[in-house]
Amino acid sequence: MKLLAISDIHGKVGSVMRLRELTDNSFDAIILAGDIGKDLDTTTQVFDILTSFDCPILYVYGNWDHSLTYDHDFGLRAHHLHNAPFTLDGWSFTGFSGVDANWGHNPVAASITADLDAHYDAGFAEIDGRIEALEREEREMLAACVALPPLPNKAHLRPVWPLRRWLSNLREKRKQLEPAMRAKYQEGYREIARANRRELVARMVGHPPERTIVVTHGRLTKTAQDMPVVPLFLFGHSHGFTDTRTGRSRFINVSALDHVVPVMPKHATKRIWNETRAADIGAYTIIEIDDQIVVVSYPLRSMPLGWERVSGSTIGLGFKPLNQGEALLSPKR
Ligand SMILES: [Mn+2]
Repeated sequence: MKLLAISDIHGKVGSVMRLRELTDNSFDAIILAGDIGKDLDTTTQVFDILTSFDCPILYVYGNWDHSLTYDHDFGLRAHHLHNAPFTLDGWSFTGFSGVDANWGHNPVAASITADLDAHYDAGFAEIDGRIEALEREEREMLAACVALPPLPNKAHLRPVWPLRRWLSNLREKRKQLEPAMRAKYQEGYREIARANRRELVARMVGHPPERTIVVTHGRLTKTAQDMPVVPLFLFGHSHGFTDTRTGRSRFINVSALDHVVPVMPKHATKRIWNETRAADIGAYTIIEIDDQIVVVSYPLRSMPLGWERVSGSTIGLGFKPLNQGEALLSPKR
C-alpha cells in the first residue's frame, strides 16, 4: 500500500498543483492531516486537484479549517475520517478533526465548551450579583448620610467605612477567583482533547489495532495507554517533517506543504535583514507499507541556489518572497 501524506496547506492552491505535477497516479490513498484551506472556496479547490489522483482522499480538519462543517461534500473520493473509519487493503484509517488551537465544529468540543461557558458565567454572575447588591446598599447609606443634618464630628458617616472595606474585600476575592476560573477553562480544553481520544478509541472497536492508522492534525500523546499497538500515527500542525518511535508506534509529522522560512544569501558574513527573503520549503511524505513501513519526506521545491535558511528562524512571514523560478528538478514519484 502506497500513501501520499500531506498537511498544512493553508489554502495554497499553487502548492497543491505543484505537488500534483511532481507525483504520479500510483497511490492507494491520499492522507490529508488538516489545515487544508483558509475557507470553503480554497478547500474545495484543494480537493478538486487531489481528486485527480484517482484514489480515496482521507482527511481530518485542523485549526485553519474551523469554519468548515463536518459533513460537507468534497466529492465522491473525499472521506472525512472524523465521521467514520475507512478500510483499505486490510488496513483501517481513523482519526479526529480539530486541535486545541481551534476546535472549530468539533462536536465534542462544542458540548464541553457550552458546559464550561455556563459554569464560568454562573460563577461570575453570582459574585457580580453580590457586588451589585453591596454597591446599591452603599449608595443608599451614603444618600441617607447626606440627607442627615451635618454634625460637627461627622460620626454619622462612620457606618459607611466598614461597608467600603467589605466591598473592597469582595472585589479582592473576585480577583483571586479569576485565575481559578481560567484554570478551569484550560482544564476544559484538556478535557476536550481527552474526550476526542476516548471517542476515537470507541470508533476503533472492531478494527484490529495492529492494522490501524490514526490521522489527527496535532500529535496525539499518551497513546501507549489506550492505543499501544497502533503502528502508525500521522499528523501535522507543527511545521516540519519528523519520524519518531514510542513503544511499538511510529509517529510521522507529514507537514508541511506550505512552509515559509526566512532565507539569506549563502556565505553572508553577517545577517543583513533587508536581504532576508521568504522561501517556501514545503514538503510532502510518501509512505509505503509492506512487511515494513517505509517513510520518506520529499521537498516540494528545492532550496534556491545561492540561498540558505536563516538558522533558528522558523517563521518567514513578513519578508519579501524570493522568486524561486519554477524549474522542476525532481522526477515524478
Ligand atoms: Mn495547524
